[in-house]
Amino acid sequence: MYKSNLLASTLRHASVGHDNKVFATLSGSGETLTNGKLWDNAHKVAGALVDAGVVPGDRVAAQVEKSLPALELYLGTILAGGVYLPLNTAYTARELDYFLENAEPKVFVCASDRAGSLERIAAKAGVSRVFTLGSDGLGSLTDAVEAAGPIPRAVARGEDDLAAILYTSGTTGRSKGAMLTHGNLASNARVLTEVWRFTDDDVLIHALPIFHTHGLFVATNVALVAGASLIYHTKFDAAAIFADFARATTLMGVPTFYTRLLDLPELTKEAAAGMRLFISGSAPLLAETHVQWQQRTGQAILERYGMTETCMNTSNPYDGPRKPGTVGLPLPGVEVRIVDENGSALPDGEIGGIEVRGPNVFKGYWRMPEKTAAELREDGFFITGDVGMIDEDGYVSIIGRSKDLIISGGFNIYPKEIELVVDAVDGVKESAVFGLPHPDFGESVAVAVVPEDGADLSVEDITSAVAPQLARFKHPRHVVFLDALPRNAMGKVQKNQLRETYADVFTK
Ligand code: MCA
Ligand code: AMP
Repeated sequence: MYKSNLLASTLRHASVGHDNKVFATLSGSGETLTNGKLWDNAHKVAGALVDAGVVPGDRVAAQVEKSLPALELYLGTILAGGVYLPLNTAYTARELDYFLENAEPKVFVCASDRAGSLERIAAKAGVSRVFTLGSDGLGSLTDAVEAAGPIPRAVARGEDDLAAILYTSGTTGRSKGAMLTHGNLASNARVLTEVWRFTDDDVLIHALPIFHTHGLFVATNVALVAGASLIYHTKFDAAAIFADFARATTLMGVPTFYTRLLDLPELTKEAAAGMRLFISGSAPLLAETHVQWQQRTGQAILERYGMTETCMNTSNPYDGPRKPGTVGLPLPGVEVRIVDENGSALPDGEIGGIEVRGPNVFKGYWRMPEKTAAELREDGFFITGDVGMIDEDGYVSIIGRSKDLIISGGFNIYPKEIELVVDAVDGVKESAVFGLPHPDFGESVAVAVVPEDGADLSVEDITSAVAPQLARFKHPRHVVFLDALPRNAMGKVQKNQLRETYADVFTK
């Protein structure tokens, strides 16, 4: 089925002949969606998109709440030959303005309560059609689907054709669109299904957002490739997820999922006995969390490592030791090397920059050839910006990052983006944003602000300036005022020093 559309055929293959099998059960309401209905609906969405003018390669941007129709929108875009561009629901109008201007989508799908305020931004960016997801309001996708009818067959797309663009922030403060191909997503989903031993007997607890690689291209795609089912949570709720252990087989989450589940006294070996696999990624899983989980449930969390630009790179093994504090072995077909500052490969045991190459590595940054050239070497290796080492057994450990990045509850936050906003506040001379250990989110955001001479600034001046401009998860949770930022002899701000000085702000 869908032989000419690589990703659609990869995702549909296992469910052909199993149209009556439930693909997803909505946690809470118990509403179900069968494989047949999922793909029928995706065909209808594809029909509406083509009717709206989407031709192969056109971007379809979506800022929609997590729901089952949101999955149909993703698959419908792929069937229509479009390029899916999911956007974090927390983004402000200012942030969306940039993404729409940069990606120039043909279609933008948003929540009905935001349509009014976003229509102007979409029009300015040249978007042809704005739809709302659901049946309410003007421009509803449901109405468009009724009017257009399903597309008869999937639009042909091959290995090298774009399937998705995911924005990832950068050290300059400007987000870059990572271009992911049908080949990237299809090959990675197949490899993960195999190494994690997913089958059509599996029931995956899906509680991640679906605007990132983790929730969409790892969790959803793997379940589809395996012909497995989802218990679909629209929001993370530790107690509800724990209750599902009785009827599920696997869970994928960020470390915050596991630390919050560990807070439940009822988490025991018996309660987790029906689960065969717990997977963690997107942020470092503390060895301590790994050990506690094993003590409480008798099961070792399998940690893996990926990036928006590369999908998944490494994974601890299904069989064999899952070493706490490591992200495991390169996935089949993926090469990982550690290099020095000049890009020369280092022997095992030495610490350096992590680079990866393989069918998982993206095509480049959307309309940013200079950034693509700076991060993708001529021999195909991608410079991850992570620092690590490979041990004598081939296991990769991430020791730090050469990029200035904070990971809060699995969300990536680039300090530069926040510094630009804080620096623009009246009376601010300069600022430095840095991450501090946080018991729930792993890391959280702090900012050191240097006021201009004589300026009388309050914490409120800073937070109220940031609030309308940046998504909530990026807001600094701690503000300090300093006379000067700590700098080294070269004039570079010493964020390490700030991190040390304020290390216990969120943990004391
Ligand atoms: C929510 N808030 C946060 C975060 N999440 N603040 C900082 N960091 C966060 N991650 C804020 C809200 O704005 C709100 O603020 C308050 O915290 C509580 O919000 P709530 O919605 O109740 O939080 P939650 O639903 O409990 O969310 C926490 C969460 C969620 C479940 C950890 O952040 C999450 O699902 N994270 C997973 C992200 C993910 O999928 N990452 C993968 C990307 P206030 O109350 O003050 O207004 S990385 C990726 O894809 C790579 C390739 C990979 O390797 O996987
Ligand atoms: P993203 O911007 O979502 O692509 O985030 C990718 C980054 O998340 C990587 O470059 C790593 O810094 C980090 N990351 C992902 N998985 C892990 C992990 N298991 N351990 C530590 N860091 C991770």
